[in-house]
Amino acid sequence: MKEYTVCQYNMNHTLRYEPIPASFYKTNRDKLAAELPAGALVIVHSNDIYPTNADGTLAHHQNANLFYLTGIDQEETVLLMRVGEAGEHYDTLLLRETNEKIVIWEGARLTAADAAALSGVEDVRWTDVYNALLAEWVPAASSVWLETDNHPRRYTYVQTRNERMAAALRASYPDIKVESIYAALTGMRLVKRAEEMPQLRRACNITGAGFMELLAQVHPGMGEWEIEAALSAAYIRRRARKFSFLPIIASGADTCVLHYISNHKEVQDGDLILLDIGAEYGGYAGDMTRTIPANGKFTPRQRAVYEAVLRVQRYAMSIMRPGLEKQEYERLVRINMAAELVQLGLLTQEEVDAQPENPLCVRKYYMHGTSHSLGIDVHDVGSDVKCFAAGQVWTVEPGIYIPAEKIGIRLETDVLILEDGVENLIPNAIIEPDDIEAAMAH
Ligand SMILES: [Mn+2]
Repeated sequence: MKEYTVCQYNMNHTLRYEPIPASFYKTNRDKLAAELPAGALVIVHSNDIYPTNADGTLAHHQNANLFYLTGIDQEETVLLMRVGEAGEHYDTLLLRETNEKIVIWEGARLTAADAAALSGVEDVRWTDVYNALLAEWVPAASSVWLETDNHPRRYTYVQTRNERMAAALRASYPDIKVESIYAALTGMRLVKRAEEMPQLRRACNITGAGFMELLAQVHPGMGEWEIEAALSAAYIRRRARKFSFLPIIASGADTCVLHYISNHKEVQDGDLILLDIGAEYGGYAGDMTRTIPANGKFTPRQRAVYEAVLRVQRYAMSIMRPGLEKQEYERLVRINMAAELVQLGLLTQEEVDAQPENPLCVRKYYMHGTSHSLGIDVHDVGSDVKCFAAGQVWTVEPGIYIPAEKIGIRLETDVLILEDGVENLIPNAIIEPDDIEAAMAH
């Protein structure tokens, strides 16, 4: 079957980032196929490009599972996998057609040869054959496996490409079993493989480097937006594509607003600035938070709260290890946090003693969880996993928020879980208050 179009010329497509070798994606497809029954047909789509107004669109954001299985970061891509009797699989990649005319209007797209080199899929065709392939392969399959996103905190009323496909298949083939690869992909993506770590390390390194470059520039009167702009420049100059999430540059009382993103105020002398920021490199996310004094010097009270948060973060990192249950970890961190909040005069010993096993009273000042998994997505798959395991990557981000005092302090780093502890993935971003003050002294 060679009737499909093959691109005739090489447009020398280049990426901003250094890609993971195709063998990584090939292994990911092998592992997925090994978990599926004989005769399974896997279909994974790119995310849609979402419309804005008129002829505008949002930027394309690749489907994380398609990226994990192919390394292809391009719109309108489809991966099809036909699984055989013994876990062997026949993979086909459908790409949006490109040719010399299309390049002039829309810019470079992957050639079939580019896509094959990036993904390790040899059978690359244009998407015009998609319907014909479905008509042939769906009736022949024992079950069809789609990508659905079952993240526990997902909320959307927009039907995704994969969800539309599920509905269409159920309508056209009422007898075919439609399943989801989400659970299998979650298990795989949660434990990072060696090939992914250079991407994650670089995302984390860029995230920290931008912060370090920023420190000497911050001063009272600076706009939160100017801080955002400086970080954006520092990240993109280092080959990040963009922020890995909308950056939180919050000063004064807004340090207590967990998802403040308007970044519209001038920072005031004496205020704290909370920076929750991350760079995206090669499809992987960094995520860190630092809280700094606008004028370069913490007040005694700000420093006391800062040091409490820092001690809780160090404690959390000291207990993280393979086998520790995530919920037990969060409980232990709450106990540690409760003692700090008593020391700061925010909770009474009686309030804490009333809940010695699990002091939920800390939520008045610390209302979010300590850690989420990190990878291709900022809030990556598996944050609700039962136990920590070696190879997982997590954030560690305790905070104390006191709106009445205009003090919100969160400190966040990213760690790789090792056999006997953790490795800090952002060692280049200073965190000791003395170091912060020294770096900000002009
Ligand atoms: Mn985070």
